[in-house]
Amino acid sequence: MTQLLIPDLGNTNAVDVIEVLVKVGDSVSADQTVLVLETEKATVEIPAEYDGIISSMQVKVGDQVTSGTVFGTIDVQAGAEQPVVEAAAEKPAVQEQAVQKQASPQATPDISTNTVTKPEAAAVLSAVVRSNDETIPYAGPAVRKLARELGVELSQVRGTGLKQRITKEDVQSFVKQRMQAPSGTGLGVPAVPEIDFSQFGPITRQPLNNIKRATARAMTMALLNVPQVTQFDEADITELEQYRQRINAQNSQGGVRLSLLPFLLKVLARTLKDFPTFNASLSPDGSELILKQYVHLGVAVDTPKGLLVPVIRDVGDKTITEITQELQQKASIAREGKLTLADMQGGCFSVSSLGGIGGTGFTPIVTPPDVAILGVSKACMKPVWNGNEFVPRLMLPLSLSYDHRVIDGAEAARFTQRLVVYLQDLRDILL
Ligand code: CAO
Repeated sequence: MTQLLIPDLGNTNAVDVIEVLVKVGDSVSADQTVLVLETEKATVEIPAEYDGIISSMQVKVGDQVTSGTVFGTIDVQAGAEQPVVEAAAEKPAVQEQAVQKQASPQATPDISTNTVTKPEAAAVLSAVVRSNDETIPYAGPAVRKLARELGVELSQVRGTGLKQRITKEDVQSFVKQRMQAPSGTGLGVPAVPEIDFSQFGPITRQPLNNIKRATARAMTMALLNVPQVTQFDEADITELEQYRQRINAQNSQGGVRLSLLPFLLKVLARTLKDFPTFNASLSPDGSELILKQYVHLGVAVDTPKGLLVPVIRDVGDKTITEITQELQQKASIAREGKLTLADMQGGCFSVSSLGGIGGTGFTPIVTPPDVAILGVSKACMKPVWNGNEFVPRLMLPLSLSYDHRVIDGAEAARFTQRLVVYLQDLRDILL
């Protein structure tokens, strides 16, 4: 059994043991760090010096040691009786390297003096000396090893140990925090700072209902995941509006009253057939497009409790009157808060129409799994140049937001242009 001694630490007073890295029965190699000491200026790792099995440890974290303190015993492996430091002492290049690891002259511990005896050489050659400079993370070898294994940059970890030393728990909770942070960007989303508004004047608090909360989640998810662009266009609906007015006049004695929106839905269904990539979803891994053979359209409905989006199925197969009736029925069920989940599932593409309210344009948000959404603002009379003169035309503002991972700008412009053509002359969708 051989004693394990603290090597000469130079002129240093008693120093703290801050890590004990082995226990009785552990098999160690000569260059393996078994203790970590902390001087005022540096952290010093003490190697075993022999290959063998630890038979006792006589110090614990918090104890103080000085040069020559016996800190344990080792059953030296047969043939390894000579401390390995003897061989190491003959390697001045290594000595230089160890000293270079010190960050500043102030941080240089006395163990690097020129009068290097064998035990001193052990400290210089085998100890990894680190400055206590604030810019260098302050952690023991076990913690550094753990950080390396987990790919953690120690300079980003806040140490909670003695003198801000980074502990294993600090590394683990750093990893836990990162895992819990929102993914996608890899940077996480900075939190909105909490402000006490009452310091500026009186306030009241109004809890958000479930619909508003669900909308908030869906919109945040959409904006964080989808790179979105909005394409604007205008359709001349002068003739369409005249037609609608005529039908409504005919139906005034009890028939179905048509709004503009069902015409738009019908035209949109046809345009989606023409441009199948708009009637699609991106697979979760982003490797393929899932094209839908059906056209089910979601229609955003403004309800007293918030935004709801019932779905009208197989729009292309329905007449304008059927679409009108279904839209009116679903919008009224939505406002009564009686929509079922099935009423809101299966949509391929949504329309958000604010035309009945007002506004000249807006940018609707594409919510995955959809790859586009159409916004409709209020049609208004505008002077339009017909090649000879300005003529008054009823122009409908359209805004198509699309997922730029799936749809290119040129396709989006062609899509809205096709909508414009169909809206200008409904007969084209019969072809
Ligand atoms: N331009 C001009 N007039 C329009 C128009 C437009 N783009 N869209 C509708 N109108 C007209 C209608 O034709 C109707 O006119 P008449 O009274 O002459 O028939 C009138 O405005 C009222 O229409 P409406 O809004 O009641 O009905 P609609 O079929 O157009 O829309 C619905 C139904 C459910 C979509 C609508 O009531 C609604 O809730 N809109 C809000 C949607 C919303 O909140 N979107 C935002 C989502 S993101 O937060």
